[in-house]
This record gives sequence, C-alpha cells and structure tokens, in this order.
Amino acid sequence: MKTQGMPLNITKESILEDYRTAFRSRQASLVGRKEVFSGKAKFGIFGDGKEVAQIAMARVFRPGDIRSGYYRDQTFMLALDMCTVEQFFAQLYAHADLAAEPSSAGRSMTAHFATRSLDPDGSWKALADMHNSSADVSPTASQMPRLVGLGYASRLFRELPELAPLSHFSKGGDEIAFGTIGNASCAEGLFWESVNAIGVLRALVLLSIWDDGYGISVPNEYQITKGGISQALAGFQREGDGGAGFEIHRVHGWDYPALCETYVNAARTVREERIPVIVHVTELTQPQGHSTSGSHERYKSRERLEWEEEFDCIRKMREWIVDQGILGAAELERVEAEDRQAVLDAKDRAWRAFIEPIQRERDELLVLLDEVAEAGSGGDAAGRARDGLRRLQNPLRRDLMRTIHDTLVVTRDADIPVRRRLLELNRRHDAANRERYGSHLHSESAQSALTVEPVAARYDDDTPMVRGFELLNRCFDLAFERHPELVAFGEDLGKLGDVNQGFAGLQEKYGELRVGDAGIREATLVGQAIGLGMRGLRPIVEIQYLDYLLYALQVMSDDLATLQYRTRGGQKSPVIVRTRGHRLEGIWHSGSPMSGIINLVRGIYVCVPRDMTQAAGFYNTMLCSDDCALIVEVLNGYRIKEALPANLAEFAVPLGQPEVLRQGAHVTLVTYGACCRIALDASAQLAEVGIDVEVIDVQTLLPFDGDARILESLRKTGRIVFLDEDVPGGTTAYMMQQVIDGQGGYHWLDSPPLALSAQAHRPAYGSDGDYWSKPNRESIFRALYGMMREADPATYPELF
Ligand SMILES: Cc1ncc(C[n+]2csc(CCOP(=O)(O)OP(=O)(O)O)c2C)c(N)n1
Repeated sequence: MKTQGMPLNITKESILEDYRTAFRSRQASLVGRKEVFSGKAKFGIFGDGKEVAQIAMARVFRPGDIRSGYYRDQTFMLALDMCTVEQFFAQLYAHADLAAEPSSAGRSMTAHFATRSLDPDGSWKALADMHNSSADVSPTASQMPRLVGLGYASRLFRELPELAPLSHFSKGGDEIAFGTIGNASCAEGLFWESVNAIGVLRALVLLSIWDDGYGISVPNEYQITKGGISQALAGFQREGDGGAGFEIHRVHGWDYPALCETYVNAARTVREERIPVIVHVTELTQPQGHSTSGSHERYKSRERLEWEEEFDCIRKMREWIVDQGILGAAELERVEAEDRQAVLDAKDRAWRAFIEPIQRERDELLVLLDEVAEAGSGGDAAGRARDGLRRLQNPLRRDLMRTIHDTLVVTRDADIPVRRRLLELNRRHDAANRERYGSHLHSESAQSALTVEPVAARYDDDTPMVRGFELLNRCFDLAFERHPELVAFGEDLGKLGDVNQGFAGLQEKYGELRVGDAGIREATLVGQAIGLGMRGLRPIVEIQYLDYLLYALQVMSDDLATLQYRTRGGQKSPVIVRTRGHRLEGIWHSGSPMSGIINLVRGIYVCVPRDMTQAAGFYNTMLCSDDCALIVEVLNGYRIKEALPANLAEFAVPLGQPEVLRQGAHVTLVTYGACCRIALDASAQLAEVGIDVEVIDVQTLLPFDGDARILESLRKTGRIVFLDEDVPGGTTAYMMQQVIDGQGGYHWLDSPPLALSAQAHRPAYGSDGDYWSKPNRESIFRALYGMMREADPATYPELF
C-alpha cells in the first residue's frame, strides 16, 4: 500500500505542526503509562495509534463545533487546545482542582475529556465562538445518543427563525457535531439506534469510527456482521446527491494525506450539503494495548504485532514527511527531542501542581502531630501514625485523614490543647474534601431549581373546570410562547398531540420542529434531548409510558444525571423528561418502578405530581431553572376535571416541599402521585371509625422534603405509614429512610413505622388483577386500622 502525495492545499508548516502534535501525543501516552506503573496514577487509557487520523479530523473542526467522543481522542483534544499536555497529566493524577484539570476536576479517570461550556457562575459561555467537547462517559457507545441532539441542534438553529437571536449558541446552524467511537462499541444497540436517528433527523454529524480490529481482546469478526462496520452500515449510504442517508468513507488510519482529504470532503458534505457523514478509519493500531490493565501480547499474534509496528501511524507519517522532502530525518529527530522533553516537562509541572498542595497540608498536620508526641499523648501509637505519614513519598489527602483519625482515637483520654486544633483541622479537611468531591450533583447556579420562587395557583370566581389534559395543553401552549428555545418531541407527540392530547394542536401552531413526532427509540430520544440542551435549547422529551423509561434509564443515569457532577459544573443540559405512569392496566402499562429510577438518576430531580395542576406547576418551575428533571404524570388523571388556575403561566410548584392534603391527629400517611387519591379515599372511611389521618403528598421524590415537613406531622401523630405502588422495599423504604433515619423521625414513633406497597410481582391485567396487585382503599384501611388497634385495642375492636 502506498500513501498519496501532498494533500489539497496544506502548507508544509502546518504538516509539520500536525506531526509534532501527533508525536507529542504519542509521547504523552508513553510517559503516561510509565506514570501508572510507577504508582503515581491509578489507571491509564491512551490514544496511541489513533494520532494521525485525529490531527486530520482536527483540521476541519471549527469554533462552534462540538465533539461527542470517547477515551481515545487525546490527540484531537491536544491538537485543538481543548486539552493541554499538562492538563492531560493532571487528569491522570486525578488532580481535583479545576484550574489544573478543567475537564472534570479529578472526578473522571484519564482521557475523559470536556470543555467548559459554563462560566463559574453556571451561566453559558458563547459556545458559537469556542471549540467544544461534550463531557465523556465510560460506558461504550453512550456518547452516541447525545450526538443525535448535538447534531440536530444545528438544524433547529438554521430552520427556526425564532432562534436567530441566540447567536452565542450558533451562527446560522452550520456547526458540526463530531462523533467518535471504537469499532467494537459499534456492536452496541445505542450505536445503531443513534445512527438511525441521525439519518432520520438529518442531523449535522460527522461520525468517525476508530477501527483497530479489536474490542480489548475480541476481534471484529465476533463484534460485527461481515467483520467490518462500514460493510455492515452500507444500507445507510445515500444514493445520489441530496438523497436521504449518510455519506460513508473508508480510509486507512496511517495515511495522512488520504485522511486530510477525506476529512475535508466529509466536513464539506456535512456543512454544505447538510448530510451526515461516517468516516470509517481502518488499519489503526494500539501500540500499548487497550489500557494499563493488561497486555495485548496475550491476544494478538506475532504477525499482527509486527504489522502494527510497521503500520504505526506516526512512523508512516514520518516516512511520508521525509519522502516528500518536507523535513529531513536529522531535523525531525531534533524537533522530536524537543517535543519529548516538552512532554516530560509538562508531566513534571502537572505532578508538582498536584502533589505540592497535599505536601503542604501534610506539613501543617505534622506540626500538630509533633506537638501531640511532645505532649507524650497517645503513646507509641501516636508516634507511629505520625512517622508513617512523614515517610509516605506521595501522600494523599486520604492518608492525612486516616492519620488524624488514628491520632484522635489514641489520644482520646488526653486533655491537651493540640487535640482541639487537630479536631478543627479534621473538620476543615473533611469539609473541603466533601466539597471537592461532592459538589454539583445538581445546578449550583442562580437558576437552580431549588431557588425558583414558588407561585401559588390563583383562582378567579369564574374559574373554569377543565379536564387534566386540557390544563396541561394550555400550560404547554403558554410555555412555547414564553420560551422560543423550547422544543418538545416524542412518540405520537406531534400530529396526534401525544396519546393523551397534552400537545394537541400545538404542532399546527408552533411547527414540526418545535412540536415533533419521533421514532420509537427511548434511549436516543433522551440522548437527543441531552444534546439539544447542551447546545442551549430547552427540550421536553416525552417517554410515552413510565414502563418504557427503562430503555432510556441508562442514558439518563450515565449521561444526564452525571453531567453537572462529572464536569464540576462545567456543562449542563436542562432537559425535562416527561412521562406518565402508575395506574393503568397490565404488566407493561401500570408499573411504578420508582425506586429503580430514583436510585439511578441522582442528579436529576424527580417530580411525581398527583394531578395535572401540580404537573403544570412543575413544568413552570423547571422551565425557570437550569436543572434537569423527570416529571411523572398520573396516567389515569387526564380526563378528571380540575380548576384552571388564572395564573397558569406563572404558577410554580417548589421542589422538595410536601403538601398536606388532609389534616389529622392519629396517623401520618405519606404518599405521592396516583396514590394520593386512594389515600384520601381510605382516610375518609377511616374517619368514620374515628381514625383521623393526616395525608401528605411528598410531590417530589428527589429532592425529598427539604424542610422536614413530614417530621412535623409525625411529631403530632406519633405514627407513620408510607404508601405507594412500587415494589415492597422500594420507594416506601426510601421514604422511610428519609424520615425515620434522615429526619430523626424514630424519636417520635409510638408504633412501628409501616410501608404499604404493591406486590413484588408485576401488576396483573384487568381491574381484579390491579386490585390484588396494588394497594387500594381497603388494604390501606386495614393496615391503618391494624396499627391503631395494636396501640389501643379497646377503642378499635377486631373488625376483620
Ligand atoms: C457498556 C460497557 N461495556 C463494557 C465496557 C468495558 N470496555 C471498555 S473499552 C472496551 C472495548 C471497546 O473497544 P472499541 O470500541 O473497539 O474501542 P477501543 O478501546 O479499541 O478504541 C470495553 C469492552 C464498557 N466500558 N462499557
């Protein structure tokens, strides 16, 4: 195989610059691996073998463009200064300081890249003027769903005139979303769902597949039909200019001129023809193997390893440079030596910046520990703890905390002033590290959902009663008017106006791009919303039924929920996931798997409104904020009539504030969503037998009762029951933990707390099936009556 001559109109200087970037990146990989084996870093995964393809891709990446890629993209990031070599090493060391490690502040493992879309106060930067990279995640192919939205946003910016003023996000919708993925990850369902969605939406995507023939140790023939991803993708190839589908290129990863030409053509097709492109880069290598966890000699043949050496892309590019007379070998050696040294220097600077602050903290601590020893407290054990810390070559903050802890334990009987200072230092370190590793689970900006001013619903004398879906429909209509950047999409959401009519008529009013039908593809629907949100739009994505949220749950959990956290407030995507659930009928239409959800989406607020008025209040609250949320409407509430608030556009329900639906003195009954109605029903019957129930709707599961309103009720009643239609030990157990443990409710209990849930099995179909699957008025009555009878059998005789 022979490489081509000089590509296109590229200058010799820029070729040399490309080579040096690739070379420095390779050096960073080599040095990085050594850093792991020397024990200074825990794990390494590097971009060696993919350098030349990535410098070619970087050539066509413009300000405003955005990447959604994975851990192999280090050369691309370095080429565009989205990451410096020093920052690369800072991440390797898990340096938990944004100034040193701006991708994740030490929260993500190495090669998980991100640029900062937000200023420190959480407000947007001018993304249209920057090189952007969405924040990487580790699960293979999970970068794909968001790529759908990142690329689709350009279409919306181009085609929706109301978005024209948002020029800080887009300049006319020309931006390309650059995706990257490994060959083996293309075996994931998310890959195919995303490719299909990108094709259907004609999203502005340039997707590169880095193909080194393996997925860790497993070769392509076990991964992909026909053993080659572009062959398997052939049906997506468009036919003729302007046709639907993709343009698909194949190019060798060691062939610099061919790569440059391919990427120039690919970017032109995406930007000018507005057709998505896939570049399948083959014959890539992985000189150091998959990661520092193993060695590729164990699964690659000698012939393969020899081939990898010969076709190493850096070596090939170097030969080509010499061949073309761009620079002589001796001169190349000179610049390589310079670059090798530059990488070592950057590594040293990154290491010092990481370790020195910790060493200073250790020195400060050692002064106190010396005082402890001088006071003779804690005996030998205190001295040993101190000496152990002093001896550590590379102390971590964890070592400091352990030493303080051990010293406090062994000096427990000593009444020495230094112990108080040690306690104070303990508190200070603990608080600083909790902040260092715990901040930004949610937005901490001025638009945090928790700071949105609540506005109570106002009702006029002639307040009309409307059905639930009509109330929501008006709420959405007003929201589209107020927020030009609001878009909503989902299955049957556009023309039909959703299966329950919440969006009825709105597509006609606001157009297909703002109120859109979508394919049946829950994971990429949420991904689409994440990508749109990252580019400054406000998506409401509908998942038709709560039971089907499971398809999207992985994306919500791994991507959306972690976004603020994994960038330490550097990126946000204020997505609203709308769904409807709880009661209908049948195994897959009436589930309420809330505990599965709330335990997986920490980082997303979860609202469980009991009716459509409350739901509207949550939509309004979330649209005022820059947080993301899941809003679960009650499936059987759309036809029930509710009073229409006069201030429907302003009315806002606060998060984390339960509402007392019924005052009572004997038992507190805590529930949410569809169960509120049933709880009230049961309470009415319990009142007939003299049991006075206080019913509380928690309204949001995440956050949960921020002001401990439920505890206030428990202090009055002394008895508490948690009710829902999740599985036993599910969300009822969560609520119980929050109140009994978290709020200290156990102090006020006069009876054992009770959890009433649905059965462990899925809810059976039909009304009788439902009756014996889920809690109902009678079962609630019996449980609460039983609780009261146990406490006072004389007043409450045996009934059943
Ligand atoms: C969902 C998921 N499954 C498994 C893994 C473990 N894993 C990490 S990388 C990898 C192989 C990926 O191969 P490929 O897509 O070809 O990318 P490469 O590393 O070769 O560039 C696997 C199996 C993972 N991160 N995520």
